[in-house]
Amino acid sequence: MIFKKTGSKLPYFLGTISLFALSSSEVWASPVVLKSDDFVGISFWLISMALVASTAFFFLERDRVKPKWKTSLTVSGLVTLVAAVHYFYMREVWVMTSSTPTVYRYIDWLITVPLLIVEFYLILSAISKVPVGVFWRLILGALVMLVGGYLGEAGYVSAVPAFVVGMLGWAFILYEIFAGEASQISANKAPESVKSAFSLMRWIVTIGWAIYPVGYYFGYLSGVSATESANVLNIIYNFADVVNKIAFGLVIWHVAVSESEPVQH
Ligand SMILES: *C/C=C(C)/C=C/C=C(C)/C=C/C1=C(C)CCCC1(C)C
Repeated sequence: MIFKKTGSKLPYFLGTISLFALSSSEVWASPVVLKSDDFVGISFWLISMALVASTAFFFLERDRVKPKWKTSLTVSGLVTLVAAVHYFYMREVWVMTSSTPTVYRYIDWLITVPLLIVEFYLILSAISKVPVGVFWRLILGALVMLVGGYLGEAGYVSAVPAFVVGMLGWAFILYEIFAGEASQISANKAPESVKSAFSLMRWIVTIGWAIYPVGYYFGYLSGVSATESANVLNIIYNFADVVNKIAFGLVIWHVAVSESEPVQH
């Protein structure tokens, strides 16, 4: 038995279930064919597949890490799983109608952003005891950010005020991790790898997340033609998801693995 040494089959089970879920009929049913010059559509396809592969990877790799890191890998896998399913739908909308799949995009974010905040909370908790208020303030900031963005993109509120509200939500999150209670958590006592996870978290929320408002700007505020702005918006959002969901998950995975393997002398 190849599984003999691992003890738990759960990761294999989760991996298999997610792959079945992802290859459900909806995925294959579309009669519309991706065109060779539809580069935005191609990016939706590529990222869908990368998200499926990442999901399997994060779930399977749970086996390699110490118990305290397992939840982090589970959460990374859930982020890419939820995003993969939404990418299938977004891809469909884009390939069939060449229009921006705003609703699916925001439903995805509404689930994955709080999951990423859970991930941040887990990183902080690996360093010291973190008051739960930190978690709820980050969630609150994210909600304001996403509701603002959605109202603007879906056309309920004009693009500029909605953008301002979204930016305020994000600014609140940045305040919390750079100057608020979350920033007081000292990384001094933590091992090197956890320290780098802590600073990674700050970089992700500052630089990685900044890619999204840039996409919004080109989509709604820059004044280019409707076709062009839809192309640019979706390319930028798709790229941002690769950075913030897959690459971020891989860095967490790297920290978890190096923290778990016995030190070689
Ligand atoms: C996996 C998805 C993630 C990490 C999505 C993050 C989304 C944002 C950081 C969105 C930010 C926005 C603003 C800061 C201003 C208003 C427009 C938004 C919603 C695009």
